[in-house]
Amino acid sequence: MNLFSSKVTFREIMVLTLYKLDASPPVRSVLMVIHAAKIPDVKYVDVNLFTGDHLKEEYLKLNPQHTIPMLTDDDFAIWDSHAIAAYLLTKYSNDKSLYPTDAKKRAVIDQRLHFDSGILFPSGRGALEPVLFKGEKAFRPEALEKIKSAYEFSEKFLTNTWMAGNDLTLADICCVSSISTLNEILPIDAKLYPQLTAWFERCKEQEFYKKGNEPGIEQIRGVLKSKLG
Ligand SMILES: N[C@@H](CCC(=O)N[C@@H](CS)C(=O)NCC(=O)O)C(=O)O
Repeated sequence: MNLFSSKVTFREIMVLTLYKLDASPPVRSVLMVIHAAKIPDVKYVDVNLFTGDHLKEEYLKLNPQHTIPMLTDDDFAIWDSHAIAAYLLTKYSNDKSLYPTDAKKRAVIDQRLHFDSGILFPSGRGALEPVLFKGEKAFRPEALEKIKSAYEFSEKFLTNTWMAGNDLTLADICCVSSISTLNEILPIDAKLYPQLTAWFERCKEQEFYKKGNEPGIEQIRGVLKSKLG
């Protein structure tokens, strides 16, 4: 099987394999989790969305929703970055600080993860798709309004140092992959969103951000420069 550029076949793939494209925000969440929790021995398979790797039969058999990221753990397949991140932290990390088991702490983190799924990521996807796939040369005004609204909510949530309280958690990782992407579309205004700006700077200082998020953000920046002219 020769679907993907790395030429790894499904038979050869053992244990943890992440199907990914670095520019994708949810993929970057998982990459950051892998770095932050030091999950060892993950294999990577690049999935080219532009040439339709994700719509090929063998991928659809594992993930009928045809999204990246997808993780396989031997014959177990799971997709959606939040589900993958929770699975990795639960099964492969002894450090429970990123996703604590305390019911209230976890509930607040889960709320932020759903906020990412329902508000942050879709506002980026809505803005990017017409530019990346339909040849539009500017972001649509209504898409930018959704991003402003996403920033406003985020600003209100940041009453403490981190997204879900005083400790850095999975909530920060999943939200920063989307927010760093939104920032490439509509730069965060530090005067309007001081808490969000300070939080974003704190995230950027983290080693996992530098390793897991920055390369993909640079790719997005390059693609947007070429598409927007
Ligand atoms: N909520 C999902 C979003 C996944 C998603 O939409 N990924 C995009 C790339 S950024 C994708 O796979 N698009 C291809 C498709 O939907 O067919 C997650 O967190 O994993």
